[in-house]
Amino acid sequence: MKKSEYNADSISVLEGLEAVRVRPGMYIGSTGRKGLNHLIYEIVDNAVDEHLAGYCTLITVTLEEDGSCTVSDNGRGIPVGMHEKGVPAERLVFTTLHAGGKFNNNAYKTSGGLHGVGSSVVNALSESLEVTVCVDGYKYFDKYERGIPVQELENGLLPKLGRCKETGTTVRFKPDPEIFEKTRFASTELKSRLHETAYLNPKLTIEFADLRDGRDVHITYSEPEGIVGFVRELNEHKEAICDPIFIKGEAEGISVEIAFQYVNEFQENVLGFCNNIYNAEGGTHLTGFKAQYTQVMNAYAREIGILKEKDGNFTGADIRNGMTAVVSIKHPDPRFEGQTKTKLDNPDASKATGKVTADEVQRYFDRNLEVLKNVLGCAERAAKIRHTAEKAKTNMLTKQKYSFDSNGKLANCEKKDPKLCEIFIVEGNSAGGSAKSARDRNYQAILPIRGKILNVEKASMDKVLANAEIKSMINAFGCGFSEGYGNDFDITKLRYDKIIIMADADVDGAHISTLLLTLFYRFMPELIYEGHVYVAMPPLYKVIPAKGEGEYLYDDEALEAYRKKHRGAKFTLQRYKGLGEMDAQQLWETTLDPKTRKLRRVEIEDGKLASSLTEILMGTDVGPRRSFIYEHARDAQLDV
Ligand code: TTJ
Repeated sequence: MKKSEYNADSISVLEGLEAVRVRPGMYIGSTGRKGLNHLIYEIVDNAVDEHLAGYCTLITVTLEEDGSCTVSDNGRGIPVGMHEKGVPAERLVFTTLHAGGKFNNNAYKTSGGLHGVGSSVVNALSESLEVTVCVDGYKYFDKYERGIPVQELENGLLPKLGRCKETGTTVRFKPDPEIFEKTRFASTELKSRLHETAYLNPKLTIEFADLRDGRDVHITYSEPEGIVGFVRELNEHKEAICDPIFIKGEAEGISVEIAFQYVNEFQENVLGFCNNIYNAEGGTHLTGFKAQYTQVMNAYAREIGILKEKDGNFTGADIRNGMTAVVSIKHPDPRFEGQTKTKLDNPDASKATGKVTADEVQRYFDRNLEVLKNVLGCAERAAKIRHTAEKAKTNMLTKQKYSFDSNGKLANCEKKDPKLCEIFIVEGNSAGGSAKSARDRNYQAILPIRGKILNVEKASMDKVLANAEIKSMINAFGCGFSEGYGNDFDITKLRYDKIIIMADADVDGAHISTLLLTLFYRFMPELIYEGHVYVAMPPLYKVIPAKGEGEYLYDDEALEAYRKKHRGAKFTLQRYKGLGEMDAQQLWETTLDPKTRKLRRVEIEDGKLASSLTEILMGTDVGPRRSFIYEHARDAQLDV
């Protein structure tokens, strides 16, 4: 910035961006993997806004070889003309907190949770950020370092790089390693998110490229079927009972689109979006849809005689059993609440989805009686299973409450205060045995489980409850379980602050972790939402130099780095095949001791991501499974 430009305004601008650098977490949630990817979403959302305004059809996102990310669109271009404050308007976009809205005359703000915090936040947290705008026949250029403009202006305006016919905006930024623990973007999550954006915007094409590490990956996301295609993808590996059903309408000035389909499974998956942003905690749009849908379907069930006079109504969960749905609304002024500010709170959203559901679902089923009968057949089966499960549950809770403690599998800890206690779920009796002798029995409990637990994704409730491993976990945690939305789960009764899955760092270990996570996600989701579930990351290697201390290494990259750093030095390399191979001391140091172990907290921020990851991990194909473990392993944090 030139000296003459140091007026009061620009000083307060710098203070604003400095505040972002001092407390980055407040603006992007965290400085870990999630926060890092958030930078990209923040920039992409600006381009999506331009699409929503009706001016942009193509967005490209490139992970560059040098670790930077380029996002470009073919919209109108950020305005570059002189703003009343004496600088090009583009500079205000990138240096003023919450500037987004001012330059954005869209009807719909993408401000949900952490979204819409503005490109200035990305700028402040980037080592460098370059902007190229094509507008009015010229290509304009600007550049910042850690939020501070470094490009000399020409007569107060941006320099021109040359002429160009088209219009559009390109932003290239490199996250600042002074801010972020790791600066490598997580591509699996990014791709999933871009694909989701394509589904929610059927007229938008998104091109993704990954050029890192000599790669040359190119993927085009274009989903003209919109949320119908989204539902199809969510159900891709499942047995569908009907085609996806699509309804839409408008009420209360809110536009509503809903797509749903039934599959042959005992669970529901209903996702809510407001202004293209996923609402992990749901909210009023979902409650409106669910309540009206239950009403309409119970009325049909009585009308066609599936429910007799003496029968009680189906529950909402009965009627949604096997349902996959995407509810997407556009709201002019969304408000959010909840733990992570991702729960839609506007009462009119519930009215709007309720009204559209009541009108349009009825219109659809009046004309499609065969589909209606199939769908109500699902509800009927669900209700039968519910009745059996209710009996099974009473039996289990009365007869077998203490059976498992008495058969001696759980090695409980001595302390009783849940805040201090942790429980390790360990696969295999031998690893379980070593863990029992290695642990600090004061506050660490060990629960060995045998072999592979049941895959609960496909099993019915009574089968799940009959499984000994699952029963022992439910008993140990102490808070019961929930099925569908009939909720008997009470997180305040949880006996351990941390539930730590301890499995080998190989494909079998990954499979076991996934089965456990699927179990938790389906029957005890709050454990995950409230951050109680962790995966232990045992090391792959120990290096012992001729002189000095030994060191644990967690992946091949770390070994490579170690070799580079200690080029020529002699050292012994121990490779661990599994937890069972470590002695008690090693197990304590690597996996149990909070001072030295590595844990990854399990996060499910996105039901879509969760279910597609489940697909990846459950599939027979080992390739993608490896890459999942790999992506996350490198993001693991030391738990201190
Ligand atoms: C504002 O009103 C006049 C016409 O252009 C509108 C605008 O801001 N368009 C716009 C912004 N298109 N694309 C962007 C944009 C694109 C990226 C990749 C990043 C950012 C921060 C903005």
